[in-house]
Amino acid sequence: MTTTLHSDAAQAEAYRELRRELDAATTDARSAILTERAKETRRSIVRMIDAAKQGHIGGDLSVTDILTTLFNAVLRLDPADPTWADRDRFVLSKGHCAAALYSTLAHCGYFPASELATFMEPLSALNGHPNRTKVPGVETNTGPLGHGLPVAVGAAVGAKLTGADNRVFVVLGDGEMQEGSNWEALMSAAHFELDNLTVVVDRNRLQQGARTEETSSLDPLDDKLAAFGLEVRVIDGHDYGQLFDAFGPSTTGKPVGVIANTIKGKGVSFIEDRVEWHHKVPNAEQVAIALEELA
Ligand SMILES: Cc1ncc(C[n+]2csc(CCOP(=O)(O)OP(=O)(O)O)c2C)c(N)n1
Repeated sequence: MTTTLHSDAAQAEAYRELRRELDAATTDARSAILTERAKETRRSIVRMIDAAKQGHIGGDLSVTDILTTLFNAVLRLDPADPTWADRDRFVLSKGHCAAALYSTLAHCGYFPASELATFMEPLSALNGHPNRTKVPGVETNTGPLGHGLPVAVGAAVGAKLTGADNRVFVVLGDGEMQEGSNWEALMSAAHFELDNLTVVVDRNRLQQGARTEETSSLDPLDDKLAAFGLEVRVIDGHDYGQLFDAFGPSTTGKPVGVIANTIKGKGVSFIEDRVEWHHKVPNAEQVAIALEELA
């Protein structure tokens, strides 16, 4: 285990090649490649949580296709140079899903995939929530819900002030949208006309312990985001074609709000849409079944 992580040169080069292939691919070919990348990421998530005996497996598996599409086909980035000034900024506001982010970053070459096995061990850089000083590719610390979007708004304002053309993406949980700080941040995003900001809600309709609509209803979320001044796109958050299109630039000069309808636990039959799997840990037999389903 290393407490300071550095990019994996071979993996970063493989990523560059894959990126060239994806950039030139047809929609179908791109979807086929992303399907394989996402399966690899989901398998890593299951192994990490099995080894650590902790983690947030349901939300990790729901957000995987969003992260896979962003990091492999959308974001302007260089895993060998994580602080490259012209990079797009990405914030995982639902920071409890760190395993999904770490797995995505490692497969892009931000750090060696072998480090994933240290998830949540004492002294590991890979804490239960992402830390920007420890993990290359993490832009800001997250974990307390409702903090990532305000930070992302600040980054988007900063880009506007300096005239930089990079974009800022932030992913939130739908339960997380119950935090008032997010709505203040959305008002600022509209006020400052942040067309460089894309706010993605992982709309899996479950939160910790209950369905989101039973806890504090969010519907109609599309109308609410539109009323707060966003250009709203509602998509299937497991469809790579729809994800790719939804992550395209603003067409109205407004910040973009993507409601990505997803299934919590996506890809593993006995976890899908089951509230108890917010942070339950699979036993050995369940791990074997999960890895088989994700093969
Ligand atoms: C401010 C704050 N309150 C409570 C928690 C504990 N917590 C972690 S995850 C979670 C539920 C989040 O639900 P959602 O945003 O829908 O995430 P997902 O279902 O995608 O995992 C809660 C309450 C927290 N991390 N931060």
